[in-house]
Amino acid sequence: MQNATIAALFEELGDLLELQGANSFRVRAYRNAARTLESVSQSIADVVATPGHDLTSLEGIGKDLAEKIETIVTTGTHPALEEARAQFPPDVRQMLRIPGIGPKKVAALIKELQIQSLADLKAACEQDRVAALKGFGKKTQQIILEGMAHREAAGNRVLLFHAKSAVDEIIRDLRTVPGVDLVSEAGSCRRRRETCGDLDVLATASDSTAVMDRLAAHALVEKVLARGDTKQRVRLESGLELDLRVVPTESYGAALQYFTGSKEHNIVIRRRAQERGLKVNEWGVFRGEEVVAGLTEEDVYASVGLPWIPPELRENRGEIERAEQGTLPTLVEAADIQGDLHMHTTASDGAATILEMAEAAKARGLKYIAITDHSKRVSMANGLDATRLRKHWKEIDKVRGKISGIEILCGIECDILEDATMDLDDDVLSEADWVIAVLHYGLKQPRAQIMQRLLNACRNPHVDIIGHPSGRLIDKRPGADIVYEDLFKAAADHGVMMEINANPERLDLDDIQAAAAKSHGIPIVINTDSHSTDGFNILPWGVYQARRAGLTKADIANTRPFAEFKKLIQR
Ligand code: DGT
Ligand code: CA
Ligand code: CA
Repeated sequence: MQNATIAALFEELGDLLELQGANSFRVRAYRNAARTLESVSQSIADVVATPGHDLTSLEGIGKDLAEKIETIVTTGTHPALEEARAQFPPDVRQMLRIPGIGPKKVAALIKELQIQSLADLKAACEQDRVAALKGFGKKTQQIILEGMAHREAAGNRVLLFHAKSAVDEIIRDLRTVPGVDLVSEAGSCRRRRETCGDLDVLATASDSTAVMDRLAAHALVEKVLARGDTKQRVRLESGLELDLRVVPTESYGAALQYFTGSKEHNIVIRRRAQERGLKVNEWGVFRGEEVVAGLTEEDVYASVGLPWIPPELRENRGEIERAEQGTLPTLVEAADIQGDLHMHTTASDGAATILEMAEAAKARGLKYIAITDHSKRVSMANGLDATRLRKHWKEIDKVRGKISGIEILCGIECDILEDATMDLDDDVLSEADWVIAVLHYGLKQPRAQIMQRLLNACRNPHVDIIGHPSGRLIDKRPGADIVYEDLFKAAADHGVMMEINANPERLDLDDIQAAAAKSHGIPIVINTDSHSTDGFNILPWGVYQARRAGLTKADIANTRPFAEFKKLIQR
């Protein structure tokens, strides 16, 4: 079990207790515990598996919490959590997932308006009954309606980050079932789509009974929805559904190819097979009765005259033509990344000092970083004005003397204000090694004003890169209205780079935009935007998005050694 999964259970427990109206200290204790678990870099499950371990030796973990963690790691849940879940039907718990309102407000809705489902809530909003409620008002009612509409439009899709942690955990368990040979993720999760509609898992075994029994008994599984000889569908506690397919080992490659999709990609593969007098399905590739391929994906692709295609590209967006021509890109990998050029420290809203961030980055093998705290407009995050920023850079310079083996750039994440000027003056920006320009406020401005802001930033001679360009939060907040062609033209003209922000909720640029940026010759930087020393953990999510965009090591500026990267930014 991953730390993030344990943390999510504590977060859920905190929410449910608050919904019950429990003592706020208890609620806060569980939320703090969740935060602690997220920031512990050791695997808690590994600690628990070590004989003679003591969880209380970890910072911020006391006796009560240690007991709860043990129980969760060993049983997948905790009686306190089960009890809290039992008090609220799934329809009620759904309301906790609406962006913009928390458990306190949900509790008030239940108590005052007897609301029991999303449908009830929508009706109450439309009748203005929510606005009339004490502590709500028209604005909150509007936020609720928009939040529900946004969720509805997103369907029940979940972030790749959550999908993948659940699927990894289940796969690890299924691999230990006797008689099971191979287990793999498939579907959109294997293609690293930014959200997943459901989870797909493939296992090989001569008999499916044991593996299906194990899945049904898994701690993350709430209910078996359907079960056949080769197929089982279950619902997880989180509401997410999972399809398990069991095939014989000799069909593994064919089934993996088939269930990885995408549907659009597979349609073309099937057509190519037909053209060659072959039939392809999840059991293999056949010429009449004869088996042509099945054990490996490579064989399946070879049978239709193609090299193996990385799952991230399988969307029928030109990958099959490129495979045919032998021009498939060699996709960038996490291990290629040498620098991280976006992170925060205690100077603004980060949790660690400059030195702590530098040491953590170095421990992960990074060769260079940029410290980029917020500028003053972001007062909520204690953003820096020119005076504080210059002092901060002096501090960074001192830290350079205390650590070797890693280069540190004096940077800033500077807001592009609503009026299209920069939050800090040119004289201070000109002293920076590295300037990230970003939109934080006024994301809903009309297209013309948004473009004015971005184009001005590109024209500013001190701006090196546009950070999280759209400002979207996946399925929570739409991004700014951007004409990407115009943005990329300006960026290319002025030598400005583009960021892929690796935060699993942002992934901004997205895959299609990043591919377009590349076609304009714009160097792309994958950044973690870390706010703590563990923030570096999210790098893979940025790399997945870059891979989906078909980007190679050469396309990503921060795969270069520092000396080369420096040349690139000294334009
Ligand atoms: P999702 O779940 O909406 O995020 O997207 P996928 O791609 O995971 O879609 P899903 O779970 O419906 O199916 C997984 C893969 O299985 C899909 O990418 C292709 C394959 N597949 C599913 N149903 C069919 C089908 O009716 N025909 C074909 N050719 N392939 C299918
Ligand atoms: Ca799926
Ligand atoms: Ca599925």
